[in-house]
Amino acid sequence: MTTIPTEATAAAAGANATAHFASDKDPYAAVKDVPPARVDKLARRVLAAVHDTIREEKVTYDEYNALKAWLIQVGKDGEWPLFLDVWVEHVVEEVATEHREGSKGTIEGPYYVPNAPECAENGVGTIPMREDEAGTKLTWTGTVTATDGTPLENAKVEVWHADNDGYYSQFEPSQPQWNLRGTFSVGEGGRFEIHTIQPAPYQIPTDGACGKLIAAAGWHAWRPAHIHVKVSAPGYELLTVQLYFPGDEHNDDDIASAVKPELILDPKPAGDGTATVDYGFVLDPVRN
Ligand code: MBD
Ligand code: FE
Repeated sequence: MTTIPTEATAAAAGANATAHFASDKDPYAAVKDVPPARVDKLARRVLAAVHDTIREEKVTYDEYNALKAWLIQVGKDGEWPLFLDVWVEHVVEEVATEHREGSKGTIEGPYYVPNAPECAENGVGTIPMREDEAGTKLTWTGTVTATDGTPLENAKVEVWHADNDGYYSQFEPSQPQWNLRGTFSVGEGGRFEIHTIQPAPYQIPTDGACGKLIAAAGWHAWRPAHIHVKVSAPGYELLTVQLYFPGDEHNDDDIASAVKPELILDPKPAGDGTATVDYGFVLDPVRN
């Protein structure tokens, strides 16, 4: 599962994202008892939306064949996780979390890897990074509490983000296996203090099928700089979120539509070239 691609190409990163998705869990297990009526309804509605588009836009055979070739290429490049997480996941996340009273979440994206090394002692720790890791050093403090205000002292904060060149470890070959990926078990009072670097804006791979769509449609490939986080505690709903930085030109036109105003950090320069930021999480209890 932790095969690290030998090239920094879309196909290499995509193949790896596909392999990770396939190996994490059986994606069909949770839906094995879904009644045929549900499958029938969803499949019909998606197909009807396609049929409507073809009729209304008078789609030609040339366009139909180009679509077929492109869909085949998405699979060859391993880019189905990328395609779905960039253009579809944000609506799934919206529906899945609309009942929540605690912190807002957002999409997971294709580059999460479970079981990153534990980095914290009594809530304080540094993410694995190279000696010369580029980027502004960031000290991030916060607290994990429940919606009723109880501090959650057995919470875990998992963090992963791109390096200063916009690459994720385990999806391109130049970084050590767990670079910029860490698990931080919180300390007393649910508090944590995470030392990391501020990631750079991120361009999704442009040399594969998703890049081909972006170029053909005249879109851009950028996501704003972001830190991915999963916050968990027994008995509480898992919070998957990303945090953004103020002033990033792509906060308003994220290719993955995953920015929410509540998720933009307010970092303060510390004077010594580093920055500090305070941002905590509120988890919803699991519903019965
Ligand atoms: C990313 O880093 C990401 O977070 C998403 C959602 C999609 C592609 C790359
Ligand atoms: Fe990301």
